[in-house]
Amino acid sequence: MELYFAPLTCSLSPHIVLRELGLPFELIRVDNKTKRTADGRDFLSINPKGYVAALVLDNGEVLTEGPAIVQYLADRVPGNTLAPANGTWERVRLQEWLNFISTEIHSGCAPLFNADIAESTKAIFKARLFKRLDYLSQALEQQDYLMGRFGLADAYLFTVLTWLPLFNIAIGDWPVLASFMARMAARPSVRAAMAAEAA
Ligand SMILES: N[C@@H](CCC(=O)N[C@@H](CS)C(=O)NCC(=O)O)C(=O)O
Repeated sequence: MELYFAPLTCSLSPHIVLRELGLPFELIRVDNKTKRTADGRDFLSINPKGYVAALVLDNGEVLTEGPAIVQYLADRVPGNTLAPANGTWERVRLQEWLNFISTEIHSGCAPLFNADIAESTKAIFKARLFKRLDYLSQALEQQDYLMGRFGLADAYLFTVLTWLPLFNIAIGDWPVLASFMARMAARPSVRAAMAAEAA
C-alpha cells in the first residue's frame, strides 16, 4: 500500500493508524501547492480531488477521505482494538466520532487556514470551534481516549488538534485536551509518524 501524505496535515491520522496496526506501507510525499509527488508525478492523476490523504491499495484501487481510509485499514487486521467490529453499535459510535471530528473540527479549522479571511470573520469560526473543544474536553474528562481505549478517533482528533497553535489557540485553555495531546504524543506510533513526516 502507498500512503500519499503532506507533512502534518490530516494525512497524519491514517499514517498513525498504519503504524499502530503494523501494516506495511510506502509513504509518498505530496507538495500540496504544486500537486506533484516527491517522485515527480502529477498527484491529480492519483487523486483528482487534489488533496491528501490518498491510499493506493496493492490492487491499484485508490481510497480517499480520512475516515474511510482509517476504517478500511482497521478492518484489514482482524481482532485489532482500534475499531469495533463492523455492524456493532460500538462501530456506529466510532463513526459518530469520526464524523464529528471531520465536520466540526477538521472542517471547522479550514477557514482559519485561509489567509484571505478577515480576522473578524475568523473570530466567528473560532467561537464555534471553542464550543466543540468544550464538548471534547467534557468527553475526555473521565477517560483517556474518546471510546475508552485508544482507537481510530483518537488518531484523527490528535491530528486536527495539532493545528491549533497555528491559529494562536492555546490548547492549555482546555487542560483535559492538553493532557490528551501529551498522552498521544508519547505513543511510539505517533512519534514515529511525526518524525517520518518531518524528515
Ligand atoms: N475530505 C477530505 C479532506 C482532506 C483535506 O482537507 N486535505 C487537506 C490537508 S488536511 C489538503 O490536502 N488540502 C490541499 C488542497 O485542498 O488543495 C478528508 O477528510 O480526507
